[in-house]
Amino acid sequence: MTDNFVRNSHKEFLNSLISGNRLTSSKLANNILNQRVSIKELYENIIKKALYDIGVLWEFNKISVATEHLASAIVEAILNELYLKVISEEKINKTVITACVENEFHQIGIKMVSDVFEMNGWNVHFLGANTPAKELIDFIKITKPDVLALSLSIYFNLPVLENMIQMIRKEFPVLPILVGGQAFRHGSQNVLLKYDNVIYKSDLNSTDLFIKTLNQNG
Ligand code: B12
Repeated sequence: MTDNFVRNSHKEFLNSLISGNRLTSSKLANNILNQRVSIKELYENIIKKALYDIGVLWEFNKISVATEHLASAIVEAILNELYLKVISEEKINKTVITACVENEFHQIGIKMVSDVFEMNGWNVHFLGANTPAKELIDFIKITKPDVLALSLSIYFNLPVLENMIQMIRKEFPVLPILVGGQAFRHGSQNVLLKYDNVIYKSDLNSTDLFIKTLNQNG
């Protein structure tokens, strides 16, 4: 699809989120998909961009907290609505647990990441926001995932993530831990280098490539 179409769709989608219109936003998302835009592209170049714009408008007091809350609630509803388009018919025998670290309430990014795993045939356990480390460890013991994916948006929660990684490593020394989120936007992913098998990915395209490599390597 042309860049122009995607740019215009992003503006339209942003406006419908700001006006708090769930029905228009949902119809727009479905119309965009009908124009042969992939779900990954809809997520990355239209919905994510619109939410980043909402964040800037909110930061500069151009929109209220209520408008921002409504926008993110509409987006969550749309992601749930698209679920049937996301699930892959061909399941592979791999499982991922996806979650936000403790004190982290931004769960839309990790929900999108969960959907990319789904589209690649994985079984996904999406735990969502604010997942306590101990609960997560107990759940890993039960479900024995192939990958754990953790999201962190708030930079000052970085020590919480590190603490979680250290607790998980004690119990699961080799479990691959995929990490991402806006806390790393300005280069702070270097703190992850000291941990073995902790992999940082910044967006859905690089995450998709990572998953496809895992799928190929069996
Ligand atoms: C909606 C929103 C909220 C909602 C979240 C609701 C929800 N259901 O998720 C609520 C109201 C809870 C919220 C609260 C707060 N928020 Co807020 N929020 C936002 C907003 C507007 C959108 C977030 C979003 O969904 N973005 C879209 C998603 C798709 O993008 P993403 O998370 O970056 O995810 C992508 C990648 O990062 C990556 N990714 C993400 N996770 C993972 C994980 C893995 C494993 C991988 C591989 C990849 C990956 O893939 C995604 C697709 O590319 C942003 C603005 C912004 N720039 O995003 C602010 C923003 C994130 N919030 C911010 C702040 C400051 C707060 C509060 C502290 C405000 C306050 N004073 O209370 C609280 C903190 C709450 C907490 N403890 O978590 C700041 C964060 C600054 C920072 N980085 O430290 C931002 C950037 C706003 C701003 N401009 O200042 N917020």
